Amino acid sequence: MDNKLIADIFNDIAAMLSVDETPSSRFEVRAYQKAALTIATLQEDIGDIYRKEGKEGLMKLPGIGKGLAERIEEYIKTGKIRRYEELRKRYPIDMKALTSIEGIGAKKAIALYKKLGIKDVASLKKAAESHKIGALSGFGGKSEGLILRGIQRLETNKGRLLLGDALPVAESMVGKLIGSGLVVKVVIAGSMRRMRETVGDIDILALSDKGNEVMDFFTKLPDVSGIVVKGPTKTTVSLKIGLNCDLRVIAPESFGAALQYFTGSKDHNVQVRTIAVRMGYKLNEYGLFGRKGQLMPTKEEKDIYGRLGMQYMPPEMREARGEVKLAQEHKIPRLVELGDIRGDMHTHTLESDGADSIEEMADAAMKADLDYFATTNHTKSLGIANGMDERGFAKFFKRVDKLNDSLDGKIRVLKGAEVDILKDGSLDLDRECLKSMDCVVAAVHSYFRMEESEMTKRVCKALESGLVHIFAHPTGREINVREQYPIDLEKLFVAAERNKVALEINSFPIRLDLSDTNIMRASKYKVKFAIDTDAHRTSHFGFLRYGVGTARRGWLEKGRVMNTLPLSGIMKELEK
Ligand code: DGT
Ligand code: CA
Ligand code: CA
Repeated sequence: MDNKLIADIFNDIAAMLSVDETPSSRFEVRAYQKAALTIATLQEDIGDIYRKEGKEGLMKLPGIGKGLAERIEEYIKTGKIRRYEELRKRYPIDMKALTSIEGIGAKKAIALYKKLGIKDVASLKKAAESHKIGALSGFGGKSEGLILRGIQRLETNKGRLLLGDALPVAESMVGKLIGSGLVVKVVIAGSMRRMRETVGDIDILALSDKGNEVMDFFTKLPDVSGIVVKGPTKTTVSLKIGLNCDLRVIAPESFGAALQYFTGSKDHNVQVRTIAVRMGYKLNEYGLFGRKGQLMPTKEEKDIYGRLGMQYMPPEMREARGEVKLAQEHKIPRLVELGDIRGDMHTHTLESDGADSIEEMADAAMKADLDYFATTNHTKSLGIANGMDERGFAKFFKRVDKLNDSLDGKIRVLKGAEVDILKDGSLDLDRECLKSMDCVVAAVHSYFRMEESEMTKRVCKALESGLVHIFAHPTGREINVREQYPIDLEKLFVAAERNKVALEINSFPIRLDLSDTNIMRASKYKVKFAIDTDAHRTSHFGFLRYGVGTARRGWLEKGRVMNTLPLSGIMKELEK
């Protein structure tokens, strides 16, 4: 699946074109950026679309016209895009790595190249350490520290990819393996099965008696860029998205043990094995062995736990955070599931910074099997996101009323906003306007670098307004990009509990905010949670599973999640 690669190239092109901005290049920049977003969030493999429907199929995608369709075709056919190669000759820099550092956009990256010859992260680090950057115009005095911290974060996360970028690729490969007819069963294991927010590699297990043929097929998959090691039971390849993928072919009698072992985590496995040893058994990836060394039948993963006197537990819990003890006491909670989610409390439309209309969003939400969703556009102070004012919302809500009438109860659109929490903690819309809404989501989008005490006061003041239902992406972090803003989480949780404000678990793959560990901390308080997509286009409803996965990693039960309520229940909950 080349979606991410093509999207990255389009973003790079946009970045390089944006440097010498002219009216016509500005148009082109926007076009490339829009197309990149479309492609990055596409659920199907763009190569498959092209192979099935040609250029015309590509042109059916939003934001992709003839010219861009030709660029995509060129990439699929030749692996290159000439326009990109030309621009890269002019700016031979590692744009993707450089712009992934907080505080460095395309323009700054190119300015650094022109002024200091910086091409990559290593030369950037040197320049920042020897204080060559602070002196440049356009770079503030604090920027060197910020850059160095950004580089450090990049180094610690080196090679780890967002779950949301890697999972679709893994699923596409699994689909192809199943389609090959060479395997009885294929499953994803490792951190990906545990729904960790980032993954270091992809681990796939297959049940088959045709090891060699499976591996031949596997190494020729279109996502593969190279072979690291190849054998009939274990093969490692490198993938074009910049990760490795291990495929292991397992014999039927070992499948349960192998799945348990390769799902991990390592620390969880160590604890489980200790229990096995205490019972006089031996446990490894080949099986569970009794006192006399005999293989005990454990075809299914749950047989392993069962024979060790433990309750089965979901993979998301296996992080050695106390789940082993719970399983021994048979007290594993029933975690919230994707199918429990009835609605989405946080979405956008064309009117602010979304890509699709409210009618299209309603249609997609219906297809995603939701009973309701709140449309929550940005508010006026957020200029870059086309924030709306009171009059704008009033006008838009008339359209929502009409839409609800025409939907005839098939799905209900709740009227809301993602209201900005201003610097002083006040809300960005007047009281009357907020009171008229079904669902008010509040969030911080500016002044991230406040003192912790100030930020905490700011947010708590907003929660105490009595107007807010949900606090969105509560820490503001973006994985591998931006640290959370300083805030006293315990004080925040207390304020949320006291004011009956739900905490969001934002499903956007780069956010997953609250994180699993913060969910665990928050659930000690009597707070509710809302698992939202923050969808900016119809395909983003598909992100819900990442939010649910994160909630499960935080051991959350259905009863704690407000949007598991049916429509009547959520309306009552919002009235409180
Ligand atoms: P990752 O790839 O860094 O995102 O994290 P994992 O958990 O997928 O780690 P990985 O791919 O190195 O190994 C997959 C699983 O295999 C891991 O979760 C547990 C198991 N495993 C790997 N090495 C060991 C080991 O030395 N001891 C034990 N008990 N299990 C291991
Ligand atoms: Ca792994
Ligand atoms: Ca691995």
